[in-house]
Amino acid sequence: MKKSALQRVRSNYIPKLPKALQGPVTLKIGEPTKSVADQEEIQKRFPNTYGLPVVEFVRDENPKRLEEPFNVGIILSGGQAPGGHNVVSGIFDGIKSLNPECRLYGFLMGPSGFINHQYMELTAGYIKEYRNTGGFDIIGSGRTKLETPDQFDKGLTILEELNIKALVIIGGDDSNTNAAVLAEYYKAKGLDIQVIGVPKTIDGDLKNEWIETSFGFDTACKVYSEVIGNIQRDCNSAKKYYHFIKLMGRSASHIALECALQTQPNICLISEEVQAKRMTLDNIVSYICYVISERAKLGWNFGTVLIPEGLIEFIPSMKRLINELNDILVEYAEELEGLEELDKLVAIHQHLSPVNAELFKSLPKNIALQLSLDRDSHGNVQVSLIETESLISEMVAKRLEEMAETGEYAGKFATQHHFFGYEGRCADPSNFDADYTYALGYNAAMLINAGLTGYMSSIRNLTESTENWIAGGIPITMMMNMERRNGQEKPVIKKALVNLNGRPYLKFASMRETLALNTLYQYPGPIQYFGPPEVCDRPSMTLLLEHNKEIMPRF
Ligand code: FBP
Repeated sequence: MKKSALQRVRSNYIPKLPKALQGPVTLKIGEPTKSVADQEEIQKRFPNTYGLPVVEFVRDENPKRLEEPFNVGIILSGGQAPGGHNVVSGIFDGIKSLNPECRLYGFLMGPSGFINHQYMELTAGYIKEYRNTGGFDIIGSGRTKLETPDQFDKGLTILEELNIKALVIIGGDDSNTNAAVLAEYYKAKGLDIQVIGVPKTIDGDLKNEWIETSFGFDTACKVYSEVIGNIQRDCNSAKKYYHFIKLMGRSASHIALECALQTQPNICLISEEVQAKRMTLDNIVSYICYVISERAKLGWNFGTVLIPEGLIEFIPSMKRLINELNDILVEYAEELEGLEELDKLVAIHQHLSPVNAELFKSLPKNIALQLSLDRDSHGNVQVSLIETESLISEMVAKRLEEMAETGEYAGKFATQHHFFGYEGRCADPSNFDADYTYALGYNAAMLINAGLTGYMSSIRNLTESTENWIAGGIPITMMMNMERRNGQEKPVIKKALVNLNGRPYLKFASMRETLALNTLYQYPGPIQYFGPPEVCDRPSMTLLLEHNKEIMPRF
């Protein structure tokens, strides 16, 4: 593989490990745990893995012996996130530090490789090529949902064949939910096979007190913020466009919020706020039009609007419609199969309740179709395929025309649309993500060696220097509650949405009016891998604010 100059130099980067992991470790066992909600129901479904204690690693001052060698399998699951390759390197180095005879196997293209027995052994030479790089191409990723006993048994055959002691699933909330189900299944069968999860997702919504952030969020937001900054400079130079920028994040608005804190756009919508205030599409359009008309009075017919990808599902009336669509798409799957676009819309319309049918009919055809596309394997609407940025800008244009007729608005309105998502998911990890992911992987190896199952690798204290990060494990069942999925109540890891009482949101809300009616763009520039730590090693503003740290002085 030919490497760029940056790739060559960057491959020599040695990720920093927390002090606790820099040598033999021993386990500090905490209190038994409870799930975040629905305790009785979750306990009933996870009788063997519920209530486990939180654990922490501390340095073992009296290491005993070389551990018995063991084999580990890994699965990369779901959307790519910067740092995945370093999780793999961390696991590899971790198990080799315990015994050089340990082996690591990677299942190819996500959970399907596990089920269908497609795998490769990951050797030192092979892994070397991927250290500190973005992407999941080391073994590939996929979205097959691992959920049936049949799949678990098929996977078991290959685990036994390869003498694998533990499986590490590197994924988001849904994949880690599956990890917990699998851990429970093997434990219930009396098998000595462990399952460990690693918190991955650029969306930043797999977090709680113990999982301070999911990996990839930091890098992805830095990449998006760089390009938003560039667009803002262009916007402020030409002064002729409104840029509607949709930002990835399937559900929560963490990415949009972080990018808003970094770049100071004129508008950033926050889905969680839209939901809490029970805003309609019409309310959103009115707000944007108000800002545009006020800016026009100042002679500014340009600006930037950040839109979180998941917005549509947070508008209460749309959410009600989507929930009914989810059920209809399952219930009438056979009837809808193979229908032409228009026929499909008509058939769906007939099955909807009157109030949802009316809303469905009022949507532009492309949006109605996008809402009716097949769900992903976890039953989620594929929001990355819904052109919310166009929907909103079209509605804004229409409203501005009406306002112009009544004399409420006298400006020029020209738009550009962008969607930033895939651009950031495979970027070379920032120093933060490179260190964090390596530590998560190394730590997963220690959890395996400690004989634990049903745990998520947890590295905490992330706003302090890497040396002082805290390494340990958190029982996955602790993060669970019951939710309706694919028409059924299921135990799932509770998603962390933007907290409207949290410091990141409050900081943004305190600046919002000023940013709307001024032009105070920030230009963060590209991720820096080499140079002063305040430029290269800063974690996300979200993480800093959540930990009561100061972010750089703003305007
Ligand atoms: P994960 O939750 O698997 O990390 O994926 C997140 C994400 O990047 C979302 O932000 C986005 O909506 C989705 O993946 C896109 O999915 P796909 O890669 O299948 O197009």
